[in-house]
Amino acid sequence: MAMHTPDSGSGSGSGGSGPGRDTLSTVEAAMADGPVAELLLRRLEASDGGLDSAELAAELGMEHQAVVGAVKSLQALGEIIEAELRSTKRWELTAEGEEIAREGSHEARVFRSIPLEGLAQSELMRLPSGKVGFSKAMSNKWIRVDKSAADGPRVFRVVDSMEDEVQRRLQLAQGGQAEKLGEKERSELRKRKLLAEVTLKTYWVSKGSAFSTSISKQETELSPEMISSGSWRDRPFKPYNFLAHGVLPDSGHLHPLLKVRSQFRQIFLEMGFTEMPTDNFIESSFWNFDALFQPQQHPARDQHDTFFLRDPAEALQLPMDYVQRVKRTHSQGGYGSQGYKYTWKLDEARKNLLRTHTTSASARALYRLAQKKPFTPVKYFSIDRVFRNETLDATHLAEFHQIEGVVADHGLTLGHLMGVLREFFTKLGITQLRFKPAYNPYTEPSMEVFSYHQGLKKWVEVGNSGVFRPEMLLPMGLPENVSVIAWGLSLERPTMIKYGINNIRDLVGHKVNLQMVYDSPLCRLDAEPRPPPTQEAA
Ligand code: FB9
Repeated sequence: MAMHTPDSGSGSGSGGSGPGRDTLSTVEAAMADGPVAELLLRRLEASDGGLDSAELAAELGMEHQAVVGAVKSLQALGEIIEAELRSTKRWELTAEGEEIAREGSHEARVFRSIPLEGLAQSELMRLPSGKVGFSKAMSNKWIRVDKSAADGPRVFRVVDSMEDEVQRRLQLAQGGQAEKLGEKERSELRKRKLLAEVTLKTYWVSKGSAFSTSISKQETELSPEMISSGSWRDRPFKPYNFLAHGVLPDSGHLHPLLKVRSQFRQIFLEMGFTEMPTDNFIESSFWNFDALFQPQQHPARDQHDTFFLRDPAEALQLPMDYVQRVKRTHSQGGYGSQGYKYTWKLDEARKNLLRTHTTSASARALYRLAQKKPFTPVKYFSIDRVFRNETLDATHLAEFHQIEGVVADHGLTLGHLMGVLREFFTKLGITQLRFKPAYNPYTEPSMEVFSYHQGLKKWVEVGNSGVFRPEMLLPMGLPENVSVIAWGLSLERPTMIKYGINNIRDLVGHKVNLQMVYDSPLCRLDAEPRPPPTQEAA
């Protein structure tokens, strides 16, 4: 049985990867692989229990790839063969190893090139194996150097003959008997980059449930003519593989934030809320602050918290009659309020900014509502981006999505707010709520909302809320006995908790690993939170 080293390139023509192979149908492919496939089937027939594709290739003196091709096309034909991928480690000669196995080791060549009368070292070094071979031959004590020789250092043989062990060992390995070499020899050859341990993916091929030595195409379709001709009776059919995974449709992937946003939308719609238009990231200070009765010297209104615009720097259109009422309310009060007693400036209100909350959209919506007489109760919600010039940390970016709910009706109280908050958070799967008095310039009373989080075993702030101040609502023209309750939270926080993401930069922004988006399952808000992704999953 002639051992054949795969990379000497003298493989038989058959089984080579001919042109246009991939257009052949599986059977023709197998037929094209016929010789190899048939050979393999016959060898399998003769084998007890199975055969290794690499060994078969060696036996048949052909490329391993040719046998792999035949295995694959036979596999495509159905259960003719079982083929289990194995990775076997084996020793292979490197290109230099090949050359030495053929031509002998560098040190042997050096030895052979030194005549009895010796050879000038300078000349020896010019030989192809000179440099490498000289030091090895020296360390093998095959040669010596006479530094004092007349015309410069001269090299002489020390021994009459030598055994080119390196070549012998490489030839042994080349013959597939590397295991006969001792670990020390092997690692020495590996260190000299003459031998390398390669992992060869081979197939352990065994008979399939429909094994036969003849390649017969297993039908995969039951066609009308088979039925009408009855030929289905003697045709082999490929068994259905009900365990086969479907091919994942190559579809777009919703970012987790958008998946959670749609669930919040669903909750609001189920509660009878209508979405407010929020298609303007740029807002005037008037609607973002003044209309909410937030005084012009309020700290949130300076560069440190808010992104003001250089161009367009000012809002041109403002409903001036309403603006006058807001001005008076801020500066002198009214509607039973003493106001803030400061000089309210229109220029300050005209300053454009990136909205810091979607409550500006609520102000616009409530103002539009106030213009419609008679007043009709409404329930509004918004979910959109807001921008804050805040210190960036693991949970804060300069922008996030605010979720806001607003209910306007006659005689609404803090009790109604607590009630609607309970209904809202219950739909989020959050039942244990606590309310903590808080302060917002535009709501009085105000409450922060906390929920006990099973997974995190602590009370988590899940939002803020309050009853809009009359100083905000009455200048709009809303009736006296109409009160408006509202609450807000972020979209990012619940999404991070649901998807077990601790750093907001893993969820939003240019550092997001898209695979996370692709792999992110649909997290039902009201379902138990997912365990944080373990390292390898992330
Ligand atoms: O979202 C927040 N927390 C939260 C919400 C849901 C949640 O769900 C889990 C699945 C179970 C988990 C956490 N917060 C609001 C609370 C904190 O994260 C807070 O530190 C950060 N807040 C943001 C503002 O940061 C400066 C979250 C954001 C926020 C805060 C207040 C409002 C909106 C968003 C508001 C309001 C408001 C008040 C009165 C009237 C109208 C609107």
